Amino acid sequence: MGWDDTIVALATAPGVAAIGVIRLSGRRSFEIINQLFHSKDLHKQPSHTIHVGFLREGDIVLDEAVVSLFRGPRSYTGEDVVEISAHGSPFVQQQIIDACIKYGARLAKPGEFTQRAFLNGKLDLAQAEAVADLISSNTSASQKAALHTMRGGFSQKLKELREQLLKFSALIELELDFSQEDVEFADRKQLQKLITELSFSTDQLINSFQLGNVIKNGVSVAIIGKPNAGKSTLLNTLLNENRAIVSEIAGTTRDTIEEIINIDGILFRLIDTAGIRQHSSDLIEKEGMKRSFEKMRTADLILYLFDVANEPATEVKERISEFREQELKYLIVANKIDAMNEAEVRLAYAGIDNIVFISAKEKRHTEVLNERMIDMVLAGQIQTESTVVTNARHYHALKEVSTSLNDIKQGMDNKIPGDLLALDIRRCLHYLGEITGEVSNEDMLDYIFSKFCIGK
Ligand SMILES: Nc1nc2c(ncn2[C@@H]2O[C@H](COP(=O)(O)OP(=O)(O)OP(=O)(O)O)[C@@H](O)[C@H]2O)c(=O)[nH]1
Ligand SMILES: [Mg+2]
Repeated sequence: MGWDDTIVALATAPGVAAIGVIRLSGRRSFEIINQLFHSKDLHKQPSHTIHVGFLREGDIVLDEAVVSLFRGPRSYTGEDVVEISAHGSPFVQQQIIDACIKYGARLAKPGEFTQRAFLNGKLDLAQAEAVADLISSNTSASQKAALHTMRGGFSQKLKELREQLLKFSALIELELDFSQEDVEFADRKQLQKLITELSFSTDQLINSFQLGNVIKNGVSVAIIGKPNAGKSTLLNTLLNENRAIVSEIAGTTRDTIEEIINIDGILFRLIDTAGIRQHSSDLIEKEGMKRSFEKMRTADLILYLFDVANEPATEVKERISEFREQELKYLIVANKIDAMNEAEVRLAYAGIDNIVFISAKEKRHTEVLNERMIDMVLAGQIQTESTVVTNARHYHALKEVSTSLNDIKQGMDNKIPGDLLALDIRRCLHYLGEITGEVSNEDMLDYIFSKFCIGK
Protein backbone atom coordinates (compact mmCIF):
# COMPACT_ATOMS: atom_id res chain seq x y z
CA MET A 1 0.00 0.00 0.00
CA GLY A 2 1.26 3.52 -0.59
CA TRP A 3 0.23 7.12 -1.01
CA ASP A 4 1.36 9.40 -3.75
CA ASP A 5 2.22 12.26 -1.48
CA THR A 6 5.28 12.47 0.68
CA ILE A 7 4.79 14.15 4.04
CA VAL A 8 7.16 16.25 6.10
CA ALA A 9 7.07 17.64 9.65
CA LEU A 10 9.18 18.58 12.59
CA ALA A 11 9.20 15.52 14.85
CA THR A 12 10.72 17.18 17.90
CA ALA A 13 9.14 19.89 20.04
CA PRO A 14 9.04 23.35 18.47
CA GLY A 15 11.39 25.93 19.96
CA VAL A 16 15.11 26.38 20.43
CA ALA A 17 16.99 23.19 21.31
CA ALA A 18 20.30 21.47 20.64
CA ILE A 19 18.91 19.63 17.66
CA GLY A 20 15.58 19.25 15.90
CA VAL A 21 14.48 16.23 13.88
CA ILE A 22 12.58 16.69 10.64
CA ARG A 23 10.89 13.62 9.27
CA LEU A 24 9.97 12.76 5.69
CA SER A 25 7.82 9.77 4.74
CA GLY A 26 6.60 8.61 1.35
CA ARG A 27 7.72 7.49 -2.06
CA ARG A 28 9.66 10.63 -2.82
CA SER A 29 11.51 11.01 0.49
CA PHE A 30 14.90 9.98 -0.93
CA GLU A 31 14.42 12.06 -4.08
CA ILE A 32 13.59 15.13 -1.98
CA ILE A 33 16.54 14.79 0.39
CA ASN A 34 18.85 14.33 -2.61
CA GLN A 35 17.80 17.81 -3.82
CA LEU A 36 19.22 19.28 -0.61
CA PHE A 37 22.09 16.92 0.17
CA HIS A 38 24.77 17.03 -2.51
CA SER A 39 27.86 15.25 -1.21
CA LYS A 40 26.60 11.79 -2.21
CA ASP A 41 23.64 10.14 -3.88
CA LEU A 42 21.51 8.98 -0.96
CA HIS A 43 19.40 6.87 -3.32
CA LYS A 44 22.37 4.54 -3.61
CA GLN A 45 23.01 4.24 0.12
CA PRO A 46 21.79 1.20 2.04
CA SER A 47 18.85 1.40 4.41
CA HIS A 48 19.44 2.10 8.10
CA THR A 49 22.55 4.22 7.54
CA ILE A 50 23.36 7.75 8.61
CA HIS A 51 25.17 10.46 6.65
CA VAL A 52 26.63 13.81 7.63
CA GLY A 53 26.70 16.69 5.21
CA PHE A 54 25.57 20.19 4.26
CA LEU A 55 22.01 20.85 3.24
CA ARG A 56 21.82 23.41 0.41
CA GLU A 57 18.97 25.14 -1.26
CA GLY A 58 20.44 26.53 -4.49
CA ASP A 59 23.59 28.40 -3.53
CA ILE A 60 22.52 28.89 0.06
CA VAL A 61 23.77 26.54 2.77
CA LEU A 62 20.91 25.88 5.19
CA ASP A 63 22.63 23.72 7.79
CA GLU A 64 25.07 20.92 8.43
CA ALA A 65 22.94 17.94 9.37
CA VAL A 66 22.82 14.21 10.01
CA VAL A 67 20.52 12.30 7.70
CA SER A 68 19.17 8.83 8.61
CA LEU A 69 17.73 6.59 5.93
CA PHE A 70 15.04 3.94 6.40
CA ARG A 71 13.83 2.21 3.30
CA GLY A 72 10.26 0.87 3.44
CA PRO A 73 8.85 -1.43 4.56
CA ARG A 74 11.49 -1.54 7.33
CA SER A 75 10.58 1.86 8.72
CA TYR A 76 8.18 3.36 11.26
CA THR A 77 5.53 4.13 8.64
CA GLY A 78 6.38 1.22 6.36
CA GLU A 79 7.29 3.75 3.63
CA ASP A 80 10.64 5.29 2.72
CA VAL A 81 11.51 7.48 5.68
CA VAL A 82 14.27 10.08 6.00
CA GLU A 83 15.06 11.75 9.31
CA ILE A 84 17.07 14.94 9.22
CA SER A 85 18.73 15.85 12.51
CA ALA A 86 19.31 19.55 12.05
CA HIS A 87 20.47 22.22 14.44
CA GLY A 88 17.76 23.28 16.84
CA SER A 89 16.90 26.71 15.50
CA PRO A 90 13.23 27.06 14.55
CA PHE A 91 14.34 29.37 11.73
CA VAL A 92 16.75 26.81 10.24
CA GLN A 93 14.19 24.03 10.64
CA GLN A 94 11.52 26.06 8.88
CA GLN A 95 13.88 26.68 5.96
CA ILE A 96 14.55 22.95 5.62
CA ILE A 97 10.85 22.12 5.80
CA ASP A 98 10.05 24.81 3.23
CA ALA A 99 12.72 23.38 0.92
CA CYS A 100 11.26 19.88 1.28
CA ILE A 101 7.84 21.27 0.41
CA LYS A 102 9.31 23.09 -2.58
CA TYR A 103 10.68 19.78 -3.87
CA GLY A 104 7.38 17.99 -3.57
CA ALA A 105 6.54 17.14 0.03
CA ARG A 106 3.50 18.41 1.87
CA LEU A 107 3.14 19.25 5.54
CA ALA A 108 1.95 16.24 7.56
CA LYS A 109 -1.31 16.33 9.47
CA PRO A 110 -1.31 15.51 13.21
CA GLY A 111 -0.56 11.83 13.73
CA GLU A 112 -0.20 11.19 10.02
CA PHE A 113 3.06 9.26 10.32
CA THR A 114 1.48 6.89 12.84
CA GLN A 115 -1.70 6.73 10.75
CA ARG A 116 0.38 5.53 7.82
CA ALA A 117 2.11 3.02 10.06
CA PHE A 118 -1.34 1.70 10.97
CA LEU A 119 -2.64 1.66 7.40
CA ASN A 120 0.52 -0.15 6.29
CA GLY A 121 0.01 -2.80 8.94
CA LYS A 122 3.04 -1.87 11.06
CA LEU A 123 0.85 -1.40 14.13
CA ASP A 124 -2.76 -2.18 14.92
CA LEU A 125 -5.02 0.61 16.12
CA ALA A 126 -4.68 -0.14 19.81
CA GLN A 127 -0.90 -0.10 19.46
CA ALA A 128 -1.00 3.16 17.49
CA GLU A 129 -3.10 4.80 20.19
CA ALA A 130 -0.62 3.60 22.81
CA VAL A 131 2.09 5.56 20.99
CA ALA A 132 0.23 8.76 21.88
CA ASP A 133 -0.25 7.54 25.44
CA LEU A 134 3.44 6.81 25.78
CA ILE A 135 4.32 10.29 24.54
CA SER A 136 2.05 11.88 27.12
CA SER A 137 2.95 9.49 29.95
CA ASN A 138 4.22 11.26 33.04
CA THR A 139 4.54 8.48 35.61
CA SER A 140 6.18 5.07 35.59
CA ALA A 141 2.74 3.42 35.81
CA SER A 142 1.37 5.21 32.73
CA GLN A 143 4.63 4.53 30.90
CA LYS A 144 4.41 0.81 31.72
CA ALA A 145 0.78 0.51 30.67
CA ALA A 146 1.38 2.36 27.37
CA LEU A 147 4.47 0.30 26.57
CA HIS A 148 2.62 -2.93 27.29
CA THR A 149 -0.12 -1.98 24.82
CA MET A 150 2.26 -0.54 22.26
CA ARG A 151 4.25 -3.76 22.22
CA GLY A 152 1.08 -5.68 21.50
CA GLY A 153 0.14 -7.03 24.95
CA PHE A 154 -3.43 -5.82 24.77
CA SER A 155 -3.83 -6.84 21.13
CA GLN A 156 -2.60 -10.34 22.01
CA LYS A 157 -5.24 -10.59 24.70
CA LEU A 158 -7.93 -9.57 22.21
CA LYS A 159 -6.60 -12.05 19.69
CA GLU A 160 -7.00 -14.82 22.24
CA LEU A 161 -10.59 -13.73 22.87
CA ARG A 162 -11.30 -13.66 19.16
CA GLU A 163 -9.81 -17.10 18.58
CA GLN A 164 -11.98 -18.56 21.30
CA LEU A 165 -15.01 -16.91 19.81
CA LEU A 166 -14.17 -18.28 16.38
CA LYS A 167 -13.85 -21.75 17.83
CA PHE A 168 -17.29 -21.30 19.29
CA SER A 169 -18.78 -20.09 16.06
CA ALA A 170 -17.19 -22.99 14.12
CA LEU A 171 -19.02 -25.44 16.37
CA ILE A 172 -22.30 -23.62 15.85
CA GLU A 173 -21.84 -23.51 12.08
CA LEU A 174 -21.13 -27.20 12.07
CA GLU A 175 -24.47 -27.79 13.72
CA LEU A 176 -26.18 -25.58 11.17
CA ASP A 177 -24.78 -27.74 8.36
CA PHE A 178 -26.34 -30.81 9.87
CA SER A 179 -29.51 -29.16 11.12
CA GLN A 180 -31.73 -31.60 9.19
CA GLU A 181 -30.30 -34.56 10.98
CA ASP A 182 -30.96 -33.29 14.46
CA VAL A 183 -27.50 -33.94 15.79
CA GLU A 184 -25.73 -31.81 18.33
CA PHE A 185 -22.05 -31.57 17.48
CA ALA A 186 -21.50 -28.65 19.69
CA ASP A 187 -21.65 -29.96 23.18
CA ARG A 188 -23.86 -27.38 24.89
CA LYS A 189 -22.01 -27.67 28.13
CA GLN A 190 -18.72 -26.99 26.42
CA LEU A 191 -20.20 -23.97 24.63
CA GLN A 192 -21.60 -22.57 27.84
CA LYS A 193 -18.21 -22.98 29.44
CA LEU A 194 -16.48 -21.20 26.58
CA ILE A 195 -18.86 -18.23 26.73
CA THR A 196 -18.46 -18.03 30.50
CA GLU A 197 -14.70 -17.92 30.10
CA LEU A 198 -14.97 -15.25 27.43
CA SER A 199 -17.27 -13.14 29.59
CA PHE A 200 -14.86 -13.49 32.46
CA SER A 201 -11.88 -12.27 30.43
CA THR A 202 -13.88 -9.42 28.93
CA ASP A 203 -15.16 -8.31 32.30
CA GLN A 204 -11.64 -8.45 33.68
CA LEU A 205 -10.53 -6.06 30.96
CA ILE A 206 -13.55 -3.82 31.55
CA ASN A 207 -12.83 -3.72 35.26
CA SER A 208 -9.21 -2.85 34.65
CA PHE A 209 -10.38 0.44 33.14
CA GLN A 210 -10.90 1.91 36.58
CA LEU A 211 -7.24 1.31 37.29
CA GLY A 212 -6.40 2.37 33.73
CA ASN A 213 -8.10 5.67 34.35
CA VAL A 214 -6.14 6.12 37.56
CA ILE A 215 -2.90 5.37 35.75
CA LYS A 216 -3.69 7.77 32.94
CA ASN A 217 -5.38 10.61 34.77
CA GLY A 218 -4.31 10.26 38.38
CA VAL A 219 -6.45 10.13 41.51
CA SER A 220 -8.06 13.16 43.11
CA VAL A 221 -7.76 13.19 46.87
CA ALA A 222 -9.71 15.70 48.96
CA ILE A 223 -8.31 16.42 52.41
CA ILE A 224 -11.38 17.15 54.52
CA GLY A 225 -11.83 17.96 58.17
CA LYS A 226 -12.66 20.53 60.81
CA PRO A 227 -10.76 23.82 60.99
CA ASN A 228 -7.31 23.38 62.56
CA ALA A 229 -7.23 19.60 62.11
CA GLY A 230 -3.93 20.03 60.27
CA LYS A 231 -5.09 19.62 56.65
CA SER A 232 -2.75 22.23 55.22
CA THR A 233 0.10 20.87 57.33
CA LEU A 234 -0.55 17.42 55.85
CA LEU A 235 -0.58 18.83 52.31
CA ASN A 236 2.76 20.50 52.96
CA THR A 237 4.23 17.35 54.51
CA LEU A 238 3.14 15.10 51.63
CA LEU A 239 4.46 17.63 49.11
CA ASN A 240 7.59 18.20 51.10
CA GLU A 241 7.29 21.96 50.68
CA ASN A 242 5.56 24.88 52.35
CA ARG A 243 2.79 25.25 49.82
CA ALA A 244 -0.22 26.14 51.97
CA ILE A 245 -0.45 28.63 54.83
CA VAL A 246 -0.59 26.93 58.20
CA SER A 247 -1.64 28.68 61.39
CA GLU A 248 -3.23 28.00 64.72
CA ILE A 249 -6.15 30.23 63.71
CA ALA A 250 -9.16 28.12 62.79
CA GLY A 251 -10.36 28.96 59.29
CA THR A 252 -6.95 29.69 57.77
CA THR A 253 -7.58 28.00 54.43
CA ARG A 254 -10.39 29.74 52.55
CA ASP A 255 -10.16 28.43 49.00
CA THR A 256 -9.13 24.99 47.81
CA ILE A 257 -5.50 24.37 46.88
CA GLU A 258 -4.51 21.60 44.46
CA GLU A 259 -1.09 20.05 44.05
CA ILE A 260 0.15 16.91 42.34
CA ILE A 261 2.36 14.27 43.93
CA ASN A 262 3.69 11.03 42.54
CA ILE A 263 3.58 8.08 44.94
CA ASP A 264 5.04 4.85 43.57
CA GLY A 265 4.35 5.86 40.00
CA ILE A 266 0.77 6.98 40.51
CA LEU A 267 -0.29 10.61 40.37
CA PHE A 268 -2.35 11.94 43.22
CA ARG A 269 -4.02 15.32 42.93
CA LEU A 270 -4.14 16.48 46.54
CA ILE A 271 -6.81 19.03 47.36
CA ASP A 272 -6.50 21.00 50.57
CA THR A 273 -9.88 22.39 51.55
CA ALA A 274 -11.33 24.91 53.94
CA GLY A 275 -12.16 23.43 57.35
CA ILE A 276 -15.78 22.46 57.86
CA ARG A 277 -17.66 23.52 61.00
CA GLN A 278 -21.30 23.64 62.01
CA HIS A 279 -21.78 27.37 62.34
CA SER A 280 -20.06 30.24 60.63
CA SER A 281 -21.27 33.75 60.03
CA ASP A 282 -18.28 34.61 57.85
CA LEU A 283 -19.41 34.81 54.20
CA ILE A 284 -16.03 33.88 52.76
CA GLU A 285 -15.67 30.95 55.11
CA LYS A 286 -19.16 29.76 54.18
CA GLU A 287 -18.26 29.88 50.49
CA GLY A 288 -15.03 28.01 51.28
CA MET A 289 -17.01 25.30 53.05
CA LYS A 290 -19.35 24.99 50.10
CA ARG A 291 -16.32 24.33 47.90
CA SER A 292 -15.00 21.79 50.39
CA PHE A 293 -18.24 19.82 50.13
CA GLU A 294 -18.11 19.96 46.34
CA LYS A 295 -14.55 18.64 46.30
CA MET A 296 -15.51 15.96 48.77
CA ARG A 297 -18.30 14.68 46.54
CA THR A 298 -16.27 14.64 43.35
CA ALA A 299 -12.96 13.32 44.69
CA ASP A 300 -11.86 9.74 43.99
CA LEU A 301 -10.69 9.45 47.57
CA ILE A 302 -11.32 11.41 50.76
CA LEU A 303 -8.77 11.78 53.52
CA TYR A 304 -10.83 12.65 56.56
CA LEU A 305 -8.37 14.29 58.90
CA PHE A 306 -9.06 15.01 62.58
CA ASP A 307 -7.20 16.18 65.66
CA VAL A 308 -7.05 13.32 68.18
CA ALA A 309 -7.29 15.80 71.03
CA ASN A 310 -10.47 17.31 69.64
CA GLU A 311 -12.65 14.68 68.01
CA PRO A 312 -13.83 11.62 69.96
CA ALA A 313 -14.45 8.28 68.23
CA THR A 314 -18.23 8.74 68.35
CA GLU A 315 -17.98 11.88 66.26
CA VAL A 316 -15.61 10.26 63.76
CA LYS A 317 -18.02 7.34 63.40
CA GLU A 318 -20.79 9.76 62.50
CA ARG A 319 -18.63 11.14 59.65
CA ILE A 320 -17.92 7.59 58.51
CA SER A 321 -21.58 6.69 58.27
CA GLU A 322 -22.12 9.84 56.19
CA PHE A 323 -19.35 8.79 53.79
CA ARG A 324 -20.82 5.30 53.55
CA GLU A 325 -24.29 6.66 52.90
CA GLN A 326 -22.95 8.72 50.01
CA GLU A 327 -20.84 5.78 48.83
CA LEU A 328 -17.63 7.78 49.06
CA LYS A 329 -14.20 6.17 49.24
CA TYR A 330 -12.44 7.36 52.37
CA LEU A 331 -9.48 6.96 54.64
CA ILE A 332 -9.65 8.21 58.21
CA VAL A 333 -6.52 10.03 59.32
CA ALA A 334 -5.98 10.63 63.02
CA ASN A 335 -3.58 13.56 63.34
CA LYS A 336 -1.43 15.16 66.04
CA ILE A 337 -0.51 11.90 67.78
CA ASP A 338 2.77 13.59 68.78
CA ALA A 339 0.84 15.58 71.38
CA MET A 340 -0.55 12.48 73.11
CA ASN A 341 0.38 8.97 74.13
CA GLU A 342 0.19 6.99 70.89
CA ALA A 343 -0.83 3.67 72.42
CA GLU A 344 -3.70 5.31 74.30
CA VAL A 345 -4.84 7.13 71.22
CA ARG A 346 -4.90 3.90 69.20
CA LEU A 347 -6.99 2.27 71.92
CA ALA A 348 -9.47 5.15 71.93
CA TYR A 349 -10.22 4.68 68.22
CA ALA A 350 -9.90 0.88 68.21
CA GLY A 351 -13.27 0.12 66.63
CA ILE A 352 -12.65 2.19 63.50
CA ASP A 353 -11.59 0.63 60.17
CA ASN A 354 -9.60 2.37 57.51
CA ILE A 355 -7.77 4.52 60.01
CA VAL A 356 -4.17 5.73 59.98
CA PHE A 357 -2.47 7.49 62.91
CA ILE A 358 -0.03 10.22 61.99
CA SER A 359 1.61 13.43 62.99
CA ALA A 360 1.54 15.72 59.97
CA LYS A 361 3.73 18.25 61.72
CA GLU A 362 6.38 15.80 62.95
CA LYS A 363 6.11 13.73 59.73
CA ARG A 364 5.37 10.62 61.76
CA HIS A 365 3.86 7.55 59.97
CA THR A 366 3.15 9.55 56.83
CA GLU A 367 4.78 6.73 54.82
CA VAL A 368 2.04 4.45 56.19
CA LEU A 369 -0.52 6.91 54.89
CA ASN A 370 1.16 6.84 51.46
CA GLU A 371 0.99 3.04 51.40
CA ARG A 372 -2.66 3.05 52.40
CA MET A 373 -3.49 5.56 49.68
CA ILE A 374 -1.85 3.29 47.10
CA ASP A 375 -3.69 0.27 48.56
CA MET A 376 -7.02 2.08 48.29
CA VAL A 377 -6.40 2.76 44.62
CA LEU A 378 -5.04 -0.63 43.65
CA ALA A 379 -7.21 -2.61 46.10
CA GLY A 380 -7.36 -6.12 44.71
CA GLN A 381 -6.63 -4.87 41.23
CA ILE A 382 -4.25 -6.45 38.81
CA GLN A 383 -0.84 -4.86 38.45
CA THR A 384 0.32 -2.83 35.49
CA GLU A 385 2.40 -5.72 34.11
CA SER A 386 -0.85 -7.35 33.08
CA THR A 387 -3.20 -5.83 30.55
CA VAL A 388 -4.90 -2.68 31.73
CA VAL A 389 -7.42 -0.82 29.58
CA THR A 390 -6.54 2.87 29.67
CA ASN A 391 -8.41 4.03 26.60
CA ALA A 392 -12.07 5.10 26.79
CA ARG A 393 -12.71 4.00 23.21
CA HIS A 394 -11.49 0.49 23.99
CA TYR A 395 -13.53 0.45 27.16
CA HIS A 396 -16.77 1.27 25.33
CA ALA A 397 -16.08 -1.33 22.64
CA LEU A 398 -15.43 -3.94 25.35
CA LYS A 399 -18.76 -3.07 26.99
CA GLU A 400 -20.42 -3.86 23.65
CA VAL A 401 -18.50 -7.14 23.48
CA SER A 402 -19.75 -7.98 26.94
CA THR A 403 -23.36 -7.16 25.98
CA SER A 404 -23.15 -9.38 22.90
CA LEU A 405 -21.70 -12.19 25.00
CA ASN A 406 -24.65 -11.88 27.36
CA ASP A 407 -27.02 -12.04 24.40
CA ILE A 408 -25.30 -15.23 23.24
CA LYS A 409 -25.57 -16.72 26.69
CA GLN A 410 -29.26 -15.85 26.94
CA GLY A 411 -29.87 -17.11 23.43
CA MET A 412 -28.39 -20.44 24.37
CA ASP A 413 -30.46 -20.64 27.53
CA ASN A 414 -33.57 -19.95 25.46
CA LYS A 415 -32.43 -22.43 22.82
CA ILE A 416 -32.66 -19.95 19.95
CA PRO A 417 -31.75 -21.30 16.48
CA GLY A 418 -28.08 -21.49 15.54
CA ASP A 419 -28.31 -18.90 12.76
CA LEU A 420 -29.50 -16.29 15.25
CA LEU A 421 -26.67 -17.20 17.60
CA ALA A 422 -24.27 -16.76 14.71
CA LEU A 423 -25.55 -13.18 14.29
CA ASP A 424 -24.76 -12.32 17.89
CA ILE A 425 -21.32 -13.82 17.49
CA ARG A 426 -20.66 -11.68 14.45
CA ARG A 427 -21.66 -8.58 16.40
CA CYS A 428 -19.26 -9.56 19.12
CA LEU A 429 -16.42 -10.06 16.64
CA HIS A 430 -17.22 -6.69 15.10
CA TYR A 431 -16.64 -4.83 18.36
CA LEU A 432 -13.47 -6.73 19.10
CA GLY A 433 -12.24 -5.75 15.64
CA GLU A 434 -13.04 -2.10 16.26
CA ILE A 435 -10.47 -1.97 19.04
CA THR A 436 -7.57 -3.23 16.98
CA GLY A 437 -8.78 -1.47 13.84
CA GLU A 438 -9.67 -4.51 11.76
CA VAL A 439 -13.06 -2.88 11.56
CA SER A 440 -12.68 0.86 11.07
CA ASN A 441 -13.93 3.79 9.08
CA GLU A 442 -12.31 6.97 7.93
CA ASP A 443 -14.09 9.30 10.36
CA MET A 444 -13.05 7.21 13.31
CA LEU A 445 -9.43 7.09 12.16
CA ASP A 446 -9.35 10.83 11.47
CA TYR A 447 -10.71 11.49 14.91
CA ILE A 448 -8.21 9.21 16.64
CA PHE A 449 -5.15 10.51 14.82
CA SER A 450 -6.16 14.18 15.00
CA LYS A 451 -5.43 13.97 18.73
CA PHE A 452 -1.77 13.17 18.05
CA CYS A 453 0.87 15.85 17.73
CA ILE A 454 2.17 16.92 14.35
CA GLY A 455 5.26 14.97 13.41
CA LYS A 456 4.26 11.76 15.19
N1 LIG B 1 1.18 19.05 67.48
C1 LIG B 1 0.78 19.05 66.23
N2 LIG B 1 0.27 20.15 65.68
C2 LIG B 1 -0.11 20.13 64.40
C3 LIG B 1 0.00 18.94 63.60
N3 LIG B 1 -0.49 19.21 62.39
C4 LIG B 1 -0.89 20.49 62.38
N4 LIG B 1 -0.65 21.07 63.59
C5 LIG B 1 -0.90 22.46 64.01
O1 LIG B 1 -2.29 22.69 63.95
C6 LIG B 1 -2.56 24.03 63.56
C7 LIG B 1 -3.50 24.06 62.37
O2 LIG B 1 -2.84 23.50 61.24
P1 LIG B 1 -3.36 23.76 59.76
O3 LIG B 1 -2.55 22.85 58.90
O4 LIG B 1 -3.36 25.19 59.43
O5 LIG B 1 -4.82 23.22 59.90
P2 LIG B 1 -5.99 23.21 58.80
O6 LIG B 1 -6.75 21.95 59.01
O7 LIG B 1 -5.44 23.44 57.46
O8 LIG B 1 -6.89 24.39 59.29
P3 LIG B 1 -7.89 25.35 58.44
O9 LIG B 1 -7.21 25.74 57.19
O10 LIG B 1 -8.12 26.47 59.34
O11 LIG B 1 -9.12 24.53 58.20
C8 LIG B 1 -1.21 24.66 63.26
O12 LIG B 1 -0.80 25.39 64.36
C9 LIG B 1 -0.31 23.46 63.05
O13 LIG B 1 1.04 23.70 63.34
C10 LIG B 1 0.54 17.78 64.23
O14 LIG B 1 0.69 16.71 63.63
N5 LIG B 1 0.91 17.89 65.53
MG1 LIG C 1 -5.74 24.87 56.10
